[in-house]
Amino acid sequence: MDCLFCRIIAGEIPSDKVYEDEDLFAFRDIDPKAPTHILVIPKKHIQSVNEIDQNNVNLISKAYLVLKKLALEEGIAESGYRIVVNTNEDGGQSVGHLHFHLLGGRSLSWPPG
Ligand code: IU
Repeated sequence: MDCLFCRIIAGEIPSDKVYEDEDLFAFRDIDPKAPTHILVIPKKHIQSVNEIDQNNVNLISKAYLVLKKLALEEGIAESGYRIVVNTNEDGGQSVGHLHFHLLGGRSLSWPPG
């Protein structure tokens, strides 16, 4: 298994886990860019948004429900937050396993660099 996030899901690499169910895993980013910075990832290895298809539509919808739940738990639902999915090189994706960044706890600037 050469995927870093697959190894985190398997527990081979420790992580600060905040959520897990049969389909999804969430942990605090090792290099947080905001007071709340959580990564929500599917347990199934999906490389990027480009690999999402009809077979995993329910999984992606479920990820948004988990993101919303975590935003509530982190106390950032009212003040606001951002969900980011970087895709491939120009999008800034550095780990080839689909992940949703949940960022909040401060005012986030726009547009991104
Ligand atoms: P990106 O969208 O692919 O750039 O996001 C990858 C994230 O994974 C990034 O924010 C890293 O800080 C984070 N990360 C991590 O949480 N644990 C690790 O061991 C590694 C990267 I490597």
